[in-house]
Amino acid sequence: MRKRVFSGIQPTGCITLGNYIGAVKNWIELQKEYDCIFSVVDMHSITVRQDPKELRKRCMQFLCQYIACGIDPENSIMFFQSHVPQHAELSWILNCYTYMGELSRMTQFKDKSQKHAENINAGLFTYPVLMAADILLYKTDLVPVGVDQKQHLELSRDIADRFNKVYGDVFTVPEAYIPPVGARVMSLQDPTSKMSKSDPNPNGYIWILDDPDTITRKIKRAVTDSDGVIEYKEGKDGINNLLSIYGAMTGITPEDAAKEFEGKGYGDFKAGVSEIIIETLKPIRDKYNELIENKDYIEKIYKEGAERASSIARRTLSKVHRKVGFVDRV
Ligand code: AQP
Repeated sequence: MRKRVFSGIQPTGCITLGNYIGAVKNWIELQKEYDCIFSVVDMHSITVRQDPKELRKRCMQFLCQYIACGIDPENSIMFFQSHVPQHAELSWILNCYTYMGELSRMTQFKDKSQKHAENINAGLFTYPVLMAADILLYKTDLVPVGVDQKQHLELSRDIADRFNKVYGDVFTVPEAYIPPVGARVMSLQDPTSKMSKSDPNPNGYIWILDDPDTITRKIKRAVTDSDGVIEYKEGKDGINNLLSIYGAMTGITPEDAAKEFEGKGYGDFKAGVSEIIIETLKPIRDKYNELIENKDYIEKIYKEGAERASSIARRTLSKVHRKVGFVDRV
């Protein structure tokens, strides 16, 4: 039996270069060796207020972006999280096996509470429990994520372990897959904070659907430093970020990327970085433009995806129900 991968992205904007390098690019590779399940995690996205019309549109766009990036709908399961009710059901049960203290330590909760001080809702607080349910429902072996999700994944492991200790071997304890280069792509405008799709400043991120002129302009404006030397070194956050992006896109280390540009000026370096991004993203944009017109095809994928995901999720959930003592449905 092949091992299983699960991962997802919240449709809170458009997929950024950070999401692509940290997560999606690795999904494509892992498809060759694993049974993969990729969700558009719409239930996570409403922990922050969303415009309903926009959210619906974005969910469809996300699915098209997954396929355009190279997720193979013939082999991998793709679905909208809200279409598989077992995620919410398991999440409730797991809430009863998660401690307030654990959730209070989550850095994403602290960051997002600061950013959305007017709406610190319970969903924002229990977000990692829903994430644990997403993963554990499918007996997931490996979860490809960026480094920002590492803490949540460790909590999923702790919850699985805790449950297994009480009830026997119910959940597979998942491992994180964090890419060696580009696990934390930084904002182009503030290279000390991570690139985020909901950043109010669009110059901070590159969307995978940005056109070549926009990409060139954003990279040209990327914050660097004034010493004019291209090297991968502590304190050179802006240059380090561009070297990591270049390295992740070409499959080399940031140090080797720096060697490629030795003796060059920042202008040439930025042109090289833009070029590789444009080259990588062009086929994705072309494919996306085709897919977004093909509503029937996309509907078929998410409908079948939810059915396939549900059939796995139902089995895990009914085992959990039996273990905790719920009466069998007749
Ligand atoms: N900057 C990043 N570098 C590398 N990986 C990243 N990921 C996110 N940002 C970076 C990875 O992308 C996947 C999907 O993330 P998510 O949508 O579930 O939530 P997030 O981590 O909160 O991503 P964003 O883009 O920052 O969204 P918003 O702005 O809505 O909060 C995850 O695997 C994540 O690690």
